[in-house]
Amino acid sequence: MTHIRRIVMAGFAAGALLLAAAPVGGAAPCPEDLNGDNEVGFGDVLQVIANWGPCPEICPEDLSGNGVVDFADILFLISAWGPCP
Ligand SMILES: [Ca+2]
Ligand SMILES: [Ca+2]
Repeated sequence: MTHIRRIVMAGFAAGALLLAAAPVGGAAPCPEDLNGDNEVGFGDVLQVIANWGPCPEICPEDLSGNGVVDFADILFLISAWGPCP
């Protein structure tokens, strides 16, 4: 009985993780828009600077995906500067 309960709980946990990982409204069109104002701008740069350094588990500011919020992520912002597509 405990074994079955563990399997059910593991299933719920996996489902919750999948839901958490799924971007809202399908594919994220503008991952560089960190503050959600539908454009890549100075506010997003401030958010990167505010989270500068090694990433905790969840780190949307790490746009380059190297586990650290650093100058490379600023370059990602600059390359996507302006209104989101
Ligand atoms: Ca923004
Ligand atoms: Ca990075």
